[in-house]
Amino acid sequence: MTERFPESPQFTGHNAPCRIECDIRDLVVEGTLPDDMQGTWYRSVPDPQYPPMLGDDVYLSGDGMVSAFRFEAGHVDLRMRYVQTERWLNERAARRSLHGRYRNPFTDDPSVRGKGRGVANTTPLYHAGRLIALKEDSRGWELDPQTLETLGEFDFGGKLRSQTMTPHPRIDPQTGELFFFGYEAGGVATRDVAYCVADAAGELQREQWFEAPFCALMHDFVVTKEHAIFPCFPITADLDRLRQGGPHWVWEPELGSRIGIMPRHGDVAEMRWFTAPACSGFHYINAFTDGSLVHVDMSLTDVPVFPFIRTDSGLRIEQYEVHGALERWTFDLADPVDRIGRRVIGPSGDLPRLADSDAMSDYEILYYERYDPSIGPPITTGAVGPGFNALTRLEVKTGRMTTLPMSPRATLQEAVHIRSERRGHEGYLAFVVDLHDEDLSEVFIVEAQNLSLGPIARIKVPMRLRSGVHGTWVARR
Ligand code: V55
Ligand code: FE
Repeated sequence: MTERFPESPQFTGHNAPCRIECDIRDLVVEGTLPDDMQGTWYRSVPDPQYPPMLGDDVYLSGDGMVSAFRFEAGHVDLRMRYVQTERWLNERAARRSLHGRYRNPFTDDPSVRGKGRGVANTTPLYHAGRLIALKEDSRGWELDPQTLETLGEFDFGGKLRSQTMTPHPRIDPQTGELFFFGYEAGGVATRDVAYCVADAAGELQREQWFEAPFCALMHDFVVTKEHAIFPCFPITADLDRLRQGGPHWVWEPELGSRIGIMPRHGDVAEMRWFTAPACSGFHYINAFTDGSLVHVDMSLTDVPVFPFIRTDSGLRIEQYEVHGALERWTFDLADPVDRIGRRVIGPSGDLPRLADSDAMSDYEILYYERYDPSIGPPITTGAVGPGFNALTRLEVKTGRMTTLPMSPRATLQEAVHIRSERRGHEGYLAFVVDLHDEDLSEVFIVEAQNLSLGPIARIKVPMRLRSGVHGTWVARR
């Protein structure tokens, strides 16, 4: 390869492509790993195989790399493998990038017209013994949970009709059912949404299609014991714009926001679309139903958090000018008038996680990441710009907050929650720390109820790990 990666923020510094597939047995551990921490932590990481065909590209286009930290009897092993998607294989054979703009197939090299362009770079889903790497513009790719070998595109044994699958499926911790959806389910820029339920054995039980109010970036959704809640914030796609080589997403605040709520085992015809002012949200935190009330917690900003979407929309707003908060929206299904109760539950931040067992019910504690300028100046890493520098534990009902700040030259990635076998123990959080001066990475393990005490164990990684998106903990059984 003679062509170089661009000198842009998405490809330099901590964002420089890593491209390393590896097996490291016994990473160096400082401190002691809890003996009830046994299992595998999978992370999905965008990591471009080749320099972008059109000179530059966004972070979200990077080829999916899955890293697996395997914890066993106080030891940690690391394995990293690319997801061998159709796109990855085609580019590998050509020894160059063949795909153009982010989610615009009309800008691709003619040799890959009509071929799969998904990169499987967002979430490693583990359900019914299967590991599936997800990206919302396409179907998932199944991997061997042990070897990370790519087994093929995943379509529930030929049953799934949707062409896409969200990277935020929701698992009911009691029933083991998997709830998910796909947007642009019938093709690029369509309003088709497929709402699907699989049983605990991973069998697709139901797939229903409906039309969203507009073709929106529906990154996430959320499910309660009774309802499924779909977001429609006004970041929209348009087929003509794509045909002309334009951006996939544009911010259209004049459309306002719509939130769809339906019974989770009901018919999509029962969907009620609530109307709200324009805002941008990527991640729902959790939701629960209480009688006729549906409470939905989410991370919101006033304009899209991704700089490339603002630029493509002609919006001149710097990252520090984007404002947001964690909010609880309450919908009353018994009220024929759309009234949404809104309450701020925490300061702006993202990548919210909670104990898997707390999903879908009234809960107490969430963990998330913030950028706090009092800790240090912004450091570019990952998809958005400034990396997070503070891990936060928030007691949702009281607003009580504890924070673990990083050192001024470090940022942190998404924390995953690991449950403890000990009675009354809140469990652990694991997250990658980016060490910008050393050009290396570490993993911190903290006790969830004592996170401000700092790491009880630090796992040394002998290279820089590119910023991941989401991760999943799979306890050893
Ligand atoms: C997001 C992430 C994506 C994507 C679209 O976090 C939205 C939001 C990692 O890829 O393609
Ligand atoms: Fe996400």
